[in-house]
Amino acid sequence: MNLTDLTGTKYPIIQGGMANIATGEFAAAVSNAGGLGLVASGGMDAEALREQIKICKSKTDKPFGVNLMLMNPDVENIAQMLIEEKVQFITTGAGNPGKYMAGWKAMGAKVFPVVASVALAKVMVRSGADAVIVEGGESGGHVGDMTTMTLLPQVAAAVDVPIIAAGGIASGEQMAAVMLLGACGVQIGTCLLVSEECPIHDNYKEALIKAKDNATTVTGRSQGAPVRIIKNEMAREYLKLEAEGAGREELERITLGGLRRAVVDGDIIRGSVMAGQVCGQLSAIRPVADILDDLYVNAKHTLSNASTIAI
Ligand code: TUI
Repeated sequence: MNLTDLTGTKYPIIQGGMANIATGEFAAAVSNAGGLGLVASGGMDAEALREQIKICKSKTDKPFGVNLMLMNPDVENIAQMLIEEKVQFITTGAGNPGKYMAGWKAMGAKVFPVVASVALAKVMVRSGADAVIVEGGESGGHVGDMTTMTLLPQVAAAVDVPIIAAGGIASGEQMAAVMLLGACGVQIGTCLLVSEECPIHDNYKEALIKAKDNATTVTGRSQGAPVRIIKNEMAREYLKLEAEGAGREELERITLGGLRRAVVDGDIIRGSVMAGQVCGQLSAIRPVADILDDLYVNAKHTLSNASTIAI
C-alpha cells in the first residue's frame, strides 16, 4: 500500500502535529508543497482550532488534516468539531483516541493515531485506524521509550494496516531506511521547523541550525510525561530538580508556558525548544517545497542504489 493512495498527496510524507506552531497557514503550505499538512490542536480550544481549519481550507485545495493532541483540555469539543468541519484526515497524539474513532470514521475521515508501543498499535487497529504512525523517541516533544529502529519492525510484524514512520527522519537515507523497515511513508516535524514558512521565532530556527547531535534531552520522565527539548538553562534546571526528587507543582512552574515562550517570544534560554534528535543534521532555512522534494528524491535515489551496497 502506498501512503499517497490513502492521502491523495503528491508525496508519502505527512507533517507532525507541532503544538502552537502548525497553524492553518503553515499546514496549507505543507499541503501545497505536496505533503499532508496538519493543523495542530495543542494549545488551542475547539473554536480557535476551527478558525485555523477555515484558514487552511481557504489557502489550499489539496488534502490536509488535523492533529488532535489528546491531553488538550478541550479534547471532547475538538473531537466533535472535527466532525462538524468534516476534517478528512485526523492524526492523534499523546493518548488513546479510541472513544472518538467511530464518530470520525462515520463522518468519512481517515484516522492515523500516533503510537509509541506495539500494544497501542494493536488496540488502534481494532478501533478502526486506517494506518498507524509509529513514533520513536528520537522525535521532539512528547515521546515514548522506544526508538524508531526497534519499534517500527515490531509494529510492522504485529498489525496489518499501513505504517507511517516518525522520529529521526530528516534525510532521504533515513526515509529509505524506514521504508525498508516496513513503513509506507513518513511523518516529519523537526526538519520542517527550519522552513521559511514555519511561523516560529527566528531564534528558535537559529537554535536548531546551531544544534549538534547531542543537543536535546528528555525532561519529565519522573512525571510520566517525557518531552524532548533542546538543552538550555530551563532544561538543566528542570533535570536537576527532577534528580533531587522535586514534585509536580515545582516542576510545572518551570515549564508553564514554555513552548509559547520559545515559539512566540524567541526565548530559547528559558523556553521549551521542542526538537527531535535530527536537529544536528539541519543546516539551512529553506522553503517547505525544497525540504519535501529533497527528502523524496533522495529516498528514491537511495532505495534504487541499495543493491550496490556491499555486505
Ligand atoms: O504527541 C506527540 N508529541 C507531542 S504532543 C506535544 S504538546 C505538549 N506540550 C507540552 C507538554 C507536553 C506536550 C508535543 N509533542 N507525539 C505523539 C506521541 N504519542 N508520542 C508518544 C505518544 C503516546 C504515548 C503514550 C501515545 C499514547 C500513549 O499511551 C496511551 C495509552 O493509553 O496507552
